Amino acid sequence: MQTFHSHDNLQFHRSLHHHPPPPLQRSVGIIGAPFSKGQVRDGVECAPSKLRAAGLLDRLRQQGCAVKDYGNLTFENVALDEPVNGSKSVRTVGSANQRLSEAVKAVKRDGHTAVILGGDHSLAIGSIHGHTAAVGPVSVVWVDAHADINTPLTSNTGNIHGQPMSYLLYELQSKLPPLPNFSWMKPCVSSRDLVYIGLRDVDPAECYIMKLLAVKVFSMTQVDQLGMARVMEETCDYLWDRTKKPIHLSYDIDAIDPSITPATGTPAVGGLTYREGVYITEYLYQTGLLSAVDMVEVNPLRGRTEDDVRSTVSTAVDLLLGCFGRRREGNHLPDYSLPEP
Ligand SMILES: [Mn+2]
Repeated sequence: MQTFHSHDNLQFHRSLHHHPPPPLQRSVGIIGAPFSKGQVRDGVECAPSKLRAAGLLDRLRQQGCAVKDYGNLTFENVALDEPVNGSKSVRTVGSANQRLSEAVKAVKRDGHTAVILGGDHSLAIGSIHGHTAAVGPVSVVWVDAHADINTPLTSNTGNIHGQPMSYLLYELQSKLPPLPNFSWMKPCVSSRDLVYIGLRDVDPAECYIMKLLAVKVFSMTQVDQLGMARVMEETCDYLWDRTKKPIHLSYDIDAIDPSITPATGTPAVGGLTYREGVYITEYLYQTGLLSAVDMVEVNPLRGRTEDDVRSTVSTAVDLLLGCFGRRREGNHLPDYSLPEP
């Protein structure tokens, strides 16, 4: 008769995972940021409540996380917010991001991994700013179909959700005009500490900027060439060349192929598969360094059907669960014990 000792179970686990388990990022602080003025389409401000309604918090708790919900931020609409150098809603975006920066700083000082539920991608300005204000320099992993690195002077649309990276990088400060309601904001990311994954819709000026600054890019071409496992290995090798810093993951849902996540403002064909998208989160979780996560550009009003919205929201939830230890091989709580007959 074969007996089954918990010791056997342990051996089995050791053979599966060559490394000891990493420190767990199991304390999650959630900030809802229902903000949409970094672009022009209504609906993206509904995403935080949709993500909560899809069970995000309960499911994080079920997989062993301590979750604190800081609720939704409220943002003021600045009156008479006329375009500046062609950029729209600059004052509104500036004051919203100042508020978000303070909120993220507070969540980090409380000791949580911060989760920012957008909202559009202009929120990365305040999110990354507040993150670095609390913990010092960070590595940024930007998963997106777009580079979002236009300056206000190169942008074709004037939508600030296509510009946040240019505000954040030290190296581009001389290229930015002064902007109202942005005086609180100081650049806080070195181009050496930025990696893009999933790019496939990049403006000429953005392409030029990334070459000028020698930014590390894994476009969809490199994802096709290397496979996502190698992309993630090379991402971390690159970021850890000097020191291991806390990681800020800024995840735009439009990085995933629109066949899976159609409910978003600027879909681009030829994106990441669900599996590639989830793999990024699983990989970053097991580094033990994930310190803040943005989930942005889910727009429930952009789906043509209920299924479009459901698929987009549930994928966003799965990506966030992956950031906090969900494994496709299954999970159990550390104190689980088999019922005795
Ligand atoms: Mn984006």
